Amino acid sequence: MEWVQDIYRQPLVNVKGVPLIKYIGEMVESIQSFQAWPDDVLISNFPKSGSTWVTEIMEMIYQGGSLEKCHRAPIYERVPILELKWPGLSTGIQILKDTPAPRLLRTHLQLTLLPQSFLDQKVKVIYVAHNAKDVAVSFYNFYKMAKGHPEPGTWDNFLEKFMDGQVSFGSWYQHVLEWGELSCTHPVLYLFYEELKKNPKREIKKILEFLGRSLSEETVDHIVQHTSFKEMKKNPMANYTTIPTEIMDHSVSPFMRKGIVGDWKFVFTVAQNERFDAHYAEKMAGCKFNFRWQL
Ligand code: PPS
Repeated sequence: MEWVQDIYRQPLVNVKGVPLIKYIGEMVESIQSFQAWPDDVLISNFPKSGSTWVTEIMEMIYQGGSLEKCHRAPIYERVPILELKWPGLSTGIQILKDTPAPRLLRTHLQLTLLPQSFLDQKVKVIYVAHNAKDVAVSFYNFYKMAKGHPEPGTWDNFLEKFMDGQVSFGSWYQHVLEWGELSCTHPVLYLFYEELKKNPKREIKKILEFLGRSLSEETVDHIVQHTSFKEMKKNPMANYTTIPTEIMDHSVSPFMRKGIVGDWKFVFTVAQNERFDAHYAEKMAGCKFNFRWQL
């Protein structure tokens, strides 16, 4: 496979100030003319915030709780990521061409890079957020296994890059702050990984209300059960094991890694935590969200 060298540990490219994997950077310009439809629903998140989980929940809702329908294809084909481009796989845009309405889409893009038509069409957005410390740890492990990222280096180096917004898709802080303001002018439901862990049923009901849909209690319970970490970890249509090993090597670190809140406590040193907290307080002053660091 010739393309392996082309993606392997390449440096990120800068697109309008946002560091991106080269292939994704190339896509960003061509998706700017993408036409969103008013009945689209967009799931947005900074990487490693739990969007695969929310996507599977959304799919189950759209498919009326049918496991069979949710097993028809891998998750990245059922719900395409707008900016996704990997050699050897269909791009998000190619998949969307054959996707009938009502469509579910995903993005990790900073708000500044989102195609304008999503805003013009007032497309409903479900924004998934997750505390920055756990995201940094999850992202570090993801960098190790997803070889299209640059070498992650040491954890200490990676954490510095994360705090500096020099990781793939840019700054967690900018992402959360800017998408966090979008609800002033746009229909947005904010979901938090920590709340989903605490009470998935309550959060699924919030989604249903936001979508203006209803399902029986029994179906909601079924969705909670099917989308648990344990179930999704063993589900090849949701756990990314269908991606070629050259792109994601689950033997290094599985995509479905731990699925817990507070993993950062096992990784951050006391000094890293103090530095992170001081930096966080500065960056996030005035942010309307209060993240839980543990349950
Ligand atoms: S990505 O690559 O940006 O699309 O990743 P994303 O899906 O947003 O986030 C990956 C983390 O979410 C965890 N995950 C889950 N946690 C709990 N329950 C369920 N069902 C679930 N599905 C995925 C996944 O394990 C990643 O977190 P870590 O901390 O690495 O385990």
